[in-house]
Amino acid sequence: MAPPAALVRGVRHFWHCQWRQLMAGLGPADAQGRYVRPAPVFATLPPLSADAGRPGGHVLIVGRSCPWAHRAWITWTLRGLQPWVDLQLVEPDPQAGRWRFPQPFEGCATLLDLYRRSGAPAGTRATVPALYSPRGQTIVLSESARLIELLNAWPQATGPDLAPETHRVAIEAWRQRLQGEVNDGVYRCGFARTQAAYDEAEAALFQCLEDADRSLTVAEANPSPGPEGVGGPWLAGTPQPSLADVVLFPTLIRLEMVYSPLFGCSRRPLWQFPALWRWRSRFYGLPGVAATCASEHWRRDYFGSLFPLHPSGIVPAGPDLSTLVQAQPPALP
Ligand SMILES: N[C@@H](CCC(=O)N[C@@H](CS)C(=O)NCC(=O)O)C(=O)O
Repeated sequence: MAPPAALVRGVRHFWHCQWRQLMAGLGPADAQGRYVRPAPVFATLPPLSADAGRPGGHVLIVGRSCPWAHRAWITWTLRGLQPWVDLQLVEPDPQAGRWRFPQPFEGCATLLDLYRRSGAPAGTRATVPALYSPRGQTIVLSESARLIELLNAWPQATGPDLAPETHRVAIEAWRQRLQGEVNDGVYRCGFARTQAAYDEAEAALFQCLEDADRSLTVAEANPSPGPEGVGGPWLAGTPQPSLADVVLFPTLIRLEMVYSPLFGCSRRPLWQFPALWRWRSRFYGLPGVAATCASEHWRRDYFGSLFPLHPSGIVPAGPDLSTLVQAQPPALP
């Protein structure tokens, strides 16, 4: 027998209030219900210490599922920083809702311990990515937008410059836009508290993807050859990938896997943006990038950890990553 309507109404109201409380645990919202990303600590670009040229003088701490960490991991990979900056993975602890080290790191079991030991104020969220200095025994930087600039500028880097002066303005313009409308945009959709907040974020997200697709279509028609005559055309019109491509990739590679089913970013699947689809496949094929993509972890961590969005914790089956990075999108019907 169906439960009485008054009971259903009461339970719905109760659950909605609980949901709003739980959502506050994911992040703050403004008065209109728009998700507002908390301000990071250790956010100022530091001068590089002499340890930059010492093998293992710094440690880059990343979690596999985090797109902000992914951009730093990719920059580290493409710039060839393995000899100078060690990589340390953390894993989520869904029960505690924080990152933990697989083995104690610098005497710390969790990332929060390391943040506290580095002098982070009480109540700080311990986020990845973070750059740690073992000699200084402190976190040097934990804001990914600055971190990728620092890694790109690393004096010993051997890979191609991801922010060439010739394209600085275009790269900056794309980065600025992508940060709000796409990288944070998917979270603004998923963590919205009201329909209006979701509608606003979703419209901005797909408008930006349309613009990126158009821009790439033009760039593909007028490719500027790189030094070896290969690569490109990339998002900011560069012959080699730039930081604009680096920041777009972690969000787009998670689109069908996570953001579409969990955050409601499903207006148009990526195969309906043919130039973006080709771009994603090209970027995935860059040396070392595939090794930074762990789709099983993405799905398990997002669906398993974001309780307010997915209380059952059931991890749904998803597409195989290899089908999303094939060179051509499926033929349009
Ligand atoms: N501003 C940071 C945000 C990074 C961030 O939000 N990381 C998430 C994972 S995707 C995190 O570590 N969250 C842990 C927490 O909020 O407690 C950046 O861009 O570096």
